[in-house]
Amino acid sequence: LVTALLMAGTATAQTATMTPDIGTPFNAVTAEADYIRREVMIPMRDGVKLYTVIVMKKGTQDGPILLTRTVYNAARNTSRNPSQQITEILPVSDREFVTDGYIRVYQDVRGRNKSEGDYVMTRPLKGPLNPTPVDHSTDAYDTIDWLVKNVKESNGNVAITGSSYPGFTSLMALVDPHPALKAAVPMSPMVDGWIGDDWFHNGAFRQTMLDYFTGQTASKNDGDPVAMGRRDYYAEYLAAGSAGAYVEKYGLDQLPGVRKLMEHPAYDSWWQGQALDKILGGRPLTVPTMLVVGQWDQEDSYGAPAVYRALEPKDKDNKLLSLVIGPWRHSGVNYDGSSLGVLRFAGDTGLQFRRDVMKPFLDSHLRANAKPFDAPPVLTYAVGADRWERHDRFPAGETVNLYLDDRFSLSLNAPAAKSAHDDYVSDPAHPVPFVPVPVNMRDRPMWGAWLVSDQRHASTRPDVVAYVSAPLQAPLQIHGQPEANLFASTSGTDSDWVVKLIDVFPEENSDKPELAGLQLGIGMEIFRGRYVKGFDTPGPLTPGKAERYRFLLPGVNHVIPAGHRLMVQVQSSWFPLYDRNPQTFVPNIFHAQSKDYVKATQGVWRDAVRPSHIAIPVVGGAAAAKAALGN
Ligand code: PG9
Repeated sequence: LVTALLMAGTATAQTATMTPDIGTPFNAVTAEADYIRREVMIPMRDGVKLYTVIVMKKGTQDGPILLTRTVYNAARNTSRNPSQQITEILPVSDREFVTDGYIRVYQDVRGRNKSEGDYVMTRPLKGPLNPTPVDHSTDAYDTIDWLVKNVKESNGNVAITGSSYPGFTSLMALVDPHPALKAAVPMSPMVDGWIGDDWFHNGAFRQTMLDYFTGQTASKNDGDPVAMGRRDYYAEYLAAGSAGAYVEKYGLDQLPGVRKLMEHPAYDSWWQGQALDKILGGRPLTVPTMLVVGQWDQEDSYGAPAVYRALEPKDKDNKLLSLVIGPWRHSGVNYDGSSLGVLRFAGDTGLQFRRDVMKPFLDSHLRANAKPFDAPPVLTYAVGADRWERHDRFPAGETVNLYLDDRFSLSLNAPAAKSAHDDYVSDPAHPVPFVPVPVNMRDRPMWGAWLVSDQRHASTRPDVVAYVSAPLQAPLQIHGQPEANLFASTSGTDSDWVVKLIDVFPEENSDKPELAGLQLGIGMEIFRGRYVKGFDTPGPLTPGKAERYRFLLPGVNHVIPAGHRLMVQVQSSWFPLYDRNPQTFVPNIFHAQSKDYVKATQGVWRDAVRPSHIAIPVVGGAAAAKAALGN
């Protein structure tokens, strides 16, 4: 055209050489696109507008809406690759939905990325902790209300989904839900940040989450991890001293979110008032809900089973609530689920779930003429047997106690000795690493798969005690949440206790050498000793006195084949994932001083009055356990 105009002798205005080359708005031309992508600002009841992206295939009519409310950048979620294809611009996990007429909606929560308003990390519901008129429940309500009135291609039915933080916002939408909200699929939701999700586990602080604060709150847009001088988090955190000293060293106390966390080290009313399982448990369940979590969820293993426990009694006919556990890392359900670390599964388990379960579940609730779908009350992937299983309840196993016994063995019989314990020395100057050093928390594949990483590096340390069974004579299936019942003493006045239930693979495997001798964590968890009398009543431990520590390990369906062995490991640090317990009682561990960090002699008790054991939900109960363990 330019040449033609020049040839015709017509003068055209030239672009001035010094016109800045960056700064003019650019909108990619998507004339050939198979999709419509609309950006809108949806007004909330307080006037704040939330940035929302609506994506659908061209020609969509009567489409159900699938909504995600996120802190992870709605614009980026809807522009994965520059492309004219809907399946390229949206995450892989949306494929089955948008290619079958769903309208996909992503929204930045208030205050993040392109949305207006204030961002408050895991904003509490309106009430004592939140005197404003808005929260994630009202924002979900107002958003759904706007969508069903303004998206002309929709059929007026909405479902909400998302993993982790968006799992939390999915659950929040269930508090006083909008009538158009017809189903919810919260994945790995953050439910209680103190008991077992992101920030603490049973009171032990997950200090590596501090990177998350700079990433999420140092700026409205995505920030960077903490600017520290080395990549080995083990060395870095050890050099800093306490988590509080690390925070001060890098100026993280400028961030209100970090300060709030550090002002509430115990399970006080601030945490209790935000516990979403308890909040939802106090309300009617009206929206069909499918809770999803990974068996090896390294961030939010607590939330989904806890909400299931709180809501299940309300689901009288087993029609409204489902629990799904797959062989996944945190959020792994939305990616390729054919492997995790060295483990391989029977095909892409993430796709299998999304295509064969989630999609028909949503169709049945959002589409008038959809086939009815008999949603499984409990759907779990049996690791080790490589099959999906449907059950009416979770757990399907019956409790069998597995006792820590003489000579570092495991037994189905309670110990008879009058007084017996195994000792080790826990030294905060040499904490047990959670993965072999150097520990690089920015290594995402490492972090994603660490819960299936080989625990041999720990069982060979002198500050870890390991109890192991004989090779199983028959397969043993664990379905549910094992419960650690540890009787333990310390020579100090505070202590951490880590209990790991492990599947030990046979020593030889020439077909799959990567599995030979593998010590695979079935479920592993930590408990901070100062809370033995109650999560809101920290107190010093009495040196030498064995206390009983009871805590749940994550939910699993795990089949341990014949020939494998069971192992239980106990240790007193898990660094740098958890901050070190100084082993001297101090009012607030965030501010422990170097003199407080002392070596302690730890005792794991295994006698008639202090029978340390794991209560394991075994399919087939005592008889099946006896057939496998033979004693
Ligand atoms: N586990 C992350 C998170 C959720 C909620 C609060 C803070 C962190 C996440 O992956 O979203």
